[in-house]
Amino acid sequence: MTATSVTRTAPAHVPPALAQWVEEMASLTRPNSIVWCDGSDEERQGLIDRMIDAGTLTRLNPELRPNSYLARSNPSDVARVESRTFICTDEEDGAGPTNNWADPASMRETLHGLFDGAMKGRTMYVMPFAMGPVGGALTRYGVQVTDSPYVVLSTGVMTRMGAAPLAQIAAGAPWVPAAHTVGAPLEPGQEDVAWPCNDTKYIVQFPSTREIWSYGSAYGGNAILAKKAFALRIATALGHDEGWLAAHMLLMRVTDPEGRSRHVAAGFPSACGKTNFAMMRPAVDGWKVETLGDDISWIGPDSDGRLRAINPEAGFFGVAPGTSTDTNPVAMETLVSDTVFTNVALTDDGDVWWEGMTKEPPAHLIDWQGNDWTPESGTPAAHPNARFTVGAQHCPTIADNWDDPDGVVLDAIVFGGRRKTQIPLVAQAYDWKHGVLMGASLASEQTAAAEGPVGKLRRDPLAMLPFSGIHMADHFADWLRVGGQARDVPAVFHVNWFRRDAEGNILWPGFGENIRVLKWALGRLDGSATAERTPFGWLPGEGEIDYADAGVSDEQWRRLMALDAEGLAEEAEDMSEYLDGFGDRVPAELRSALHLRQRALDSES
Ligand code: OXD
Ligand code: MN
Repeated sequence: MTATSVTRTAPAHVPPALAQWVEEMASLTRPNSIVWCDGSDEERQGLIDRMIDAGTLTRLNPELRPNSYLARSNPSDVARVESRTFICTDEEDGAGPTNNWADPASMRETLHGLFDGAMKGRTMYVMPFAMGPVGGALTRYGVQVTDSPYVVLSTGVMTRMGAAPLAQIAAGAPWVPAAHTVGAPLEPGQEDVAWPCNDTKYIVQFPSTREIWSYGSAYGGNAILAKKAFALRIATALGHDEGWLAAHMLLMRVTDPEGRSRHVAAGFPSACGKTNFAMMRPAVDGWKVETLGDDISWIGPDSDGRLRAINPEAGFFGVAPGTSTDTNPVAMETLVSDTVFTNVALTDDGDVWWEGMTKEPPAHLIDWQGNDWTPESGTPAAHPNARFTVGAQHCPTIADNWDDPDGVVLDAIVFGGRRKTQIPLVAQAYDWKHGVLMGASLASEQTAAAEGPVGKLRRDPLAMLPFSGIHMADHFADWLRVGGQARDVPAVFHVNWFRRDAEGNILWPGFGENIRVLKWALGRLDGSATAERTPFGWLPGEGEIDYADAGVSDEQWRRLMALDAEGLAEEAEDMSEYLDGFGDRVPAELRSALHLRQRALDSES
């Protein structure tokens, strides 16, 4: 079936419950037509042609950027809207203090009102999709309806979408219904705009019925419901019931010069360089990093009691500004073709540009809002949250096992935040419980304006602050339980690439040099690397990390690794108060790991 063939009747093998849900959505939203997506190339091409006609997409110069397109969003629809994101658990307490809760019954009423007739004049696309390799043990399925062809194109990149997941659903696999509309019905004769959306926005998860409803936005994080809404928020609820973890983590394979490969998942808050780390080009000869995923990992026990992980996604939806051949050469190579860019600038020869791509900006551009731009304009040419959407298969460092249906055995987990002070370059947790404490304590300093001994911290537990669909304390408990029941757990590390000296100079060069940290961490797995026990965790033994080769002086190294017991004790106290905010659902094991740290710090200060 192509994008131009329109049907109101579901394909023959659609199970009755799915056909009925689609019928219900259609009678509520009243689209002109319904298209069941099959995920084929013809379908994709049809959508692209339609969006070029509608002004939603501009074809980039095929000589410079083949098979690639630029979309410019409405200026009000450029990012995730956390204030409009709701977790509608049955009881308010189920969502916890980090989420916006709304009563499910009244939210349903609100959404039914908003969705009533919302697709008039438009096509409703039905997209069956898989999160994870089709047929895999950790894979789960969903079906999104949407009236946005841009969302169909993006979902086709970010998931396995179409006939293959539909066959799994037809064979009885459970599926999550996800309803999406841009909330811009067209009256007869009314002309459409290039990026329809609505000032009113709702991104709503119903964890107990595993449903997603999204209204008013076509921006990826709000509208590609397979990603944050399903693969993190609904998935935390699924994992809670089924004994696995949905994690905001990249997934990579690291191979040492002897040819031994290990798999590492790493969780950092948004905008801390996950994509750069996942696509790292190591600065040390003989080491290889290959990419399995850059944003989300699902982690669960296998029949041998080991923890395995998959990347449930099939593409990258990355931030463009700041990406360059210096910061992420692999991403730049990934983006040479077959990419949809959103809100980047357009060059005069029909290519793309964003801040940080080159040291010197071009003399003239069309900015992300479609206006003429020169370096004198004084405004960013690309929106700071401009994005690229590209299939994982285009990444030159994609690991050959990235879509193995069995996933990969996880050897190590790395947590990290953006911390100017206090937190050393790397530390290893004593055990799983301590590792969960490290993850639960993740925080980033918000801005350069943050001063004082600790700085102004935005706590982002497990890098999941806007992404947990269950009470955060229950999510902590899930981490403790899943690891506690495993036969072999991955070693857990905490890293901080962002520490600065008293003058504000960054102490660690980061990027490809981060392999030196991974080298030590992986050496810990077989006991070949030494460590020293401290109240913060195990720190690298003397001479274990060859920092001089990374251009770091002895004095800089000392500052990078320094532990200020008093400052860390204050931070532990702050963490203790933070946990108080979660009430008595906080697992006792997490409390006891924190007490252990507090006692060790007290005896040092
Ligand atoms: C993302 C995010 O877009 O974490 O991946 O915000
Ligand atoms: Mn993310």
